Amino acid sequence: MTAVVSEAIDEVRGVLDRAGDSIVVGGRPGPAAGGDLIETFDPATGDAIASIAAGTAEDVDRAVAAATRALGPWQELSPAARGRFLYDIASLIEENAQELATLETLDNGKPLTESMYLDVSIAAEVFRYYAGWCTKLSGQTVPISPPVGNFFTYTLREPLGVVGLIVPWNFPLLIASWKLAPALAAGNSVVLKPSEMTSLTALRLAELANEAGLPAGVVNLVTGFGQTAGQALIEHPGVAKISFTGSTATGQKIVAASAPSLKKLTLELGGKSANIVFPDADLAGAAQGALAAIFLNQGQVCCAGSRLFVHRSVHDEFVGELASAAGAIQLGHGLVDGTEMGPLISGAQRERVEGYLASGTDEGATLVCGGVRPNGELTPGNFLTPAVFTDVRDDMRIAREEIFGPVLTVLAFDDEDEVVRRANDSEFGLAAGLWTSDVKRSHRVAHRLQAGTVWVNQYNMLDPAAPFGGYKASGYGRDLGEESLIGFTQTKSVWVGLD
Ligand code: TXE
Repeated sequence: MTAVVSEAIDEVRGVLDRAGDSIVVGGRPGPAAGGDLIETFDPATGDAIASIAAGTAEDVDRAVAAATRALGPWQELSPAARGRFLYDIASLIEENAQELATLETLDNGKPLTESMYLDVSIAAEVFRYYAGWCTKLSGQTVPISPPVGNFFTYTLREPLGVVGLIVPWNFPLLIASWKLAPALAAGNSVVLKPSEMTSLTALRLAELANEAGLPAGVVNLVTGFGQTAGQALIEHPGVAKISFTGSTATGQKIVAASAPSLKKLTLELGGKSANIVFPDADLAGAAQGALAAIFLNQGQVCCAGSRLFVHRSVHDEFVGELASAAGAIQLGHGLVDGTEMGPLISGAQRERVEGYLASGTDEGATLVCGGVRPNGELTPGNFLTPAVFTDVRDDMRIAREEIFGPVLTVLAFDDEDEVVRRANDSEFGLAAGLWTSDVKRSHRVAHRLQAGTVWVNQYNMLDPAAPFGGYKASGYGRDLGEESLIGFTQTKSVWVGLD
């Protein structure tokens, strides 16, 4: 282990040492009911860095009870007072940015600059954005037309109650914030269940919420496996809503488990997003954008631009540039200066991606670069060099299934109608990108693409105010923006007889 990594571990030692007490219920951290632990690893070295509590159904039950008790104190606060708590969480995230970013990089593997300037800084902005909403969430007066009588009718936006937030390992702090901030702004109390592979920043976030002085039990944390802690949360009758980001398969389980108690759901699932380069685009900019679109976070991004459609007239030149730029990406430990790409989250995830690399070659695609495990000091980590496939057909598995790794599939196209049809020919519809200098084409194609977000001449842009979520099998409901806030409320119509 390099000196820089061991120094970083020393800096966050306090959090690593208390990770076994990661069940935070009613403001108090403690171990799991069964006392079991889950080891968590630095994916760049394979070294165990901490052990978190393996929460059980009993822990979930205690957390839901604490969250239920906290609803009164939380909802009695004025909207302005609730908003001040959210502003304070945003400030505390910023004050602890270095620690949070280091934890995220150690736990997930992503480069520290990404942890710092993407995950941590946007997480703070998300809390600030929803802090402002607390005083702006309002109902309407309704102009009704009754056959008899005279009424004043209005709507109230009420919180749902206790909500369960289940988040994945690719953006652990960021996605937790996407869900936690609007849930709290709308007046709900929460039970947060992070991924068993990356729970450290969620623990810190729960601590910061308590430090901000939120009433005990408004934010509860149950770490643990999906099949135990997660399953208990989705089946719990005291939970009004589940907001989930993760795999489509787990999303389907959540839909089934929600049926008996008719929980409300927001699901942000997988993707196979099309990124289209028209021949009139700024090709150098498009090449940079296409690389960032797929290789950010080692390709483990739900909206990754994994299907790159390039116009045939510029295809060969474009692919040449992509391959040489991909080959130059600096792999390394995320804490080491100069690292541009870290390891995959786990050995199992790397093997899954390697399975797709093999299937691409077997089905006749050409691997232009990458897709190998680097040698030397990176050998113990879950590294994989960035891969680019050409000669890809739309029916190949690498063009249809979510790979969730650093693998770009490039497909050639000839005209606009054809590429829109092929881009939409996917079970998913999370995001899409297009690169063109023709303003009419940009709007025309953006309107025709079946995706929850379309980026023009850029990719992966996010803002707390812009809703994010999927069409088709990419899920339903939205994170971020006003829509997420509304999704954490229910509407009541109140009729007041005036006669
Ligand atoms: O996801 P899971 P995994 C995709 C990606 C990846 C694949 C598998 O393709 O390769 O999913 O990743 C919790 N009840 N995405 O297995 O299982 C789990 O503990 C309740 C895309 O890690 O969906 C974790 O907290 N909860 C995705 C969360 O669900 C359960 C991001 C996500 O894990 C549960 C991650 C259950 N029965 C993976 N089973 C994206 N859209 O960004 C698991 N969980």
